[in-house]
Amino acid sequence: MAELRRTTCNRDCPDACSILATVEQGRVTRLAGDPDHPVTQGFLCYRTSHFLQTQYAPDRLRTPLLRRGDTLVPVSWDEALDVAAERLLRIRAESGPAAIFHYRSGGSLGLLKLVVDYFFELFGPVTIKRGDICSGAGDAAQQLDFGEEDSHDLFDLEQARHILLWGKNVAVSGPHLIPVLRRARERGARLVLIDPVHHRTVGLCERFIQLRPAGDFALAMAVAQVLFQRGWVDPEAERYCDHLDRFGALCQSRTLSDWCQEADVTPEEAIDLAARLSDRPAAILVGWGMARRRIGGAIVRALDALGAISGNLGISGGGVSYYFKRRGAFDTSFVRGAAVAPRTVCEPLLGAEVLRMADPPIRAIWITAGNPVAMLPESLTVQEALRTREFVVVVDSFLTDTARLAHLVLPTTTLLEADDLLGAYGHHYLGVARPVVPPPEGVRSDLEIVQALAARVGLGDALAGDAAAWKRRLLAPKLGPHGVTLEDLERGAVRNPLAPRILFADRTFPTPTGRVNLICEAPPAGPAPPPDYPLWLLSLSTEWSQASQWARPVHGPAQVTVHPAAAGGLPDGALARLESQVSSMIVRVRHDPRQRRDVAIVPKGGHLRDGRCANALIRAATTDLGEGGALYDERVRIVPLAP
Ligand SMILES: Nc1nc2c(c(=O)[nH]1)N[C@H]1C(S)=C(S)[C@@H](COP(=O)(O)OP(=O)(O)OC[C@H]3O[C@@H](n4cnc5c(=O)[nH]c(N)nc54)[C@H](O)[C@@H]3O)O[C@H]1N2
Ligand SMILES: Nc1nc2c(c(=O)[nH]1)N[C@H]1C(S)=C(S)[C@@H](COP(=O)(O)OP(=O)(O)OC[C@H]3O[C@@H](n4cnc5c(=O)[nH]c(N)nc54)[C@H](O)[C@@H]3O)O[C@H]1N2
Ligand SMILES: [Mo]
Repeated sequence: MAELRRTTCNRDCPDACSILATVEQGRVTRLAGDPDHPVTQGFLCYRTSHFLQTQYAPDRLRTPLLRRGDTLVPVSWDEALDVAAERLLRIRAESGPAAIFHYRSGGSLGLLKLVVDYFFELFGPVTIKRGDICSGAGDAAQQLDFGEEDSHDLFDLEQARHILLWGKNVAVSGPHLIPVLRRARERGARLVLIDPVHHRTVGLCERFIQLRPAGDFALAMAVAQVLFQRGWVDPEAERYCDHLDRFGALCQSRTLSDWCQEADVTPEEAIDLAARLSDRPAAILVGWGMARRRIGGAIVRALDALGAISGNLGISGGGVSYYFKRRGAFDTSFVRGAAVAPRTVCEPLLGAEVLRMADPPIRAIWITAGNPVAMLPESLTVQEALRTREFVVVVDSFLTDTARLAHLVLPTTTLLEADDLLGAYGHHYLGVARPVVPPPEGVRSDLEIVQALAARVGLGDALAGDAAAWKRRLLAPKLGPHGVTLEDLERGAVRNPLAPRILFADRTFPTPTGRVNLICEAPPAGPAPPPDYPLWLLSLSTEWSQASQWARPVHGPAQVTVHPAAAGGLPDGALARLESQVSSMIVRVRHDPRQRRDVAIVPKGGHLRDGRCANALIRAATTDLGEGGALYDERVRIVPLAP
């Protein structure tokens, strides 16, 4: 008999959907979106609605694998965990805990992954990562400007007269925003997209401003200049913004046409954006991706300033929304992180830093929910860093590019087997993940794995407790006083009672002065681009994968999408070599006359072993703020294959 079971998607995605799984004779046969969830609204994205192919993939790992020479051989859990405990204890005794590096990424956003961090903090504290490959620059920018990073309630968008989608591909990366945007539009909101790439989200908007990559700072300055010159700056702005005069001087330090030329937009486009912002309320929705470049922090700060001086902060239908505080409802204070870690590895520079670190060198790396070889820049350096360590453990469900380099691979649960708590970074609803089916024989959750390891190293008691007990521990301190229990979350999504509907409604900000910290300096000019590499490499989310987790098999070379005039004379469909100054890969050229002539678009998440990995071509570099990854600044060229 078929049974419907509900869980919450744990993928690194703003939507954190409520999933209804049909289970027949112990097997999941169908996945659908929960119609009762206010954001999921009964539908799932492509990649999660096709997840059963991954769940039941023949290459899913079902037993621990231990390296013997060049091969990974199946071993029992007891042997695997004994080896792990013995090696970690020995390295700690010989070199101290700083010689062990725990790297955790976004394979699952479940809050219980913190228990893995907790284990390594008690065992060490060990070396951990700092910075953030995903949103480091934007997070730091908003913290600096507003003193806090969160967003208006998602449904407050319906009150907006204008919505500026600034570098955001909702059709691919967070499709559950689409119904909200449609409703806002029906209520009269007017939408504009500001993005160098022509993509499906263009279809939702009445206007598309296809600026130069990284031209956003200049465009924001042009818009701010218009606001000042036309008297459209909020008369109250002086009261709640610091150094408004210096910001005014900055945006007026060049002519409108100079700023617009730098951004490759027309002055009319800048004036139009200024007019929209002054026709309050106008909401700016900032994409997570657009700040992944050298000046990403300055760009987000410039957008924060636009929202502030135009009077759109603290009002319904306004705001500069980037990230929703997905952990805000939970007590995560039991993990102290960088405050106690002996040292940290900058995430975007992981390969080089691991290779360089001394006193002690990094001898062991434990990788939780990450595929750094495919997903961090300079894949070949990351690969080298892992290959040269003494002991690498990867906990994953598949033999990824990263797992292939491990000494020990431990098979773990998927999103349909997860037992966890979820917040979302695209709305304020909280959810629980409950296993809709048990994991296959031989597969263990991250929690079970660290608990078994803890028992072997004398930390069994500290790590004790089943998933439900850890959930309660995370929930009780902040949600308890609001009467929200685990059982409530199990019945259906609950809006985080701590999240305000309108952020900064009293126009006071948790900055040192209580006011918005407006940016007052332009970012320094970067190095001149290499003249022979005319295209910006944009490796962007695709519908068919979650980062390196593909929902359908991919074959052959990666596709590069370019304007026909940027294809180096090659016809549509031709094979070519895509080259950066560090490496190259074979690609299939796709012409798209809607694109700019200076961009080359490839999918994010290609595997290195298939020769589809954009990160092999991208140099590791950090952003101006927050130690994010400047992933989208690499320049490339397309060259014909040698005959
Ligand atoms: N299907 C799918 N969905 C995903 C993911 C996935 O891999 N696949 N990944 C998830 C993750 S980890 C995240 S962080 C989010 C990311 O969510 P988004 O940030 O919305 O991600 P993208 O779809 O990559 O969109 C980034 C946008 O920034 C634009 N952009 C690039 N450079 C610039 C620039 O200089 N200026 C401007 N204005 N725009 C620029 C790109 O053209 C693109 O449209 O999505 C999540 N959702
Ligand atoms: N060139 C380029 N690089 C990028 C980006 C880009 O746009 N362009 N985007 C960046 C962004 S936004 C992000 S967030 C990162 C993402 O980088 P990662 O977080 O490393 O990406 P994933 O491919 O999702 O890898 C996570 C791994 O976790 C595994 N996993 C899933 N669930 C679990 C679990 O419960 N436990 C464990 N132990 N493992 C699990 C999956 O099988 C997968 O192999 O990549 C960044 N890299
Ligand atoms: Mo991300």
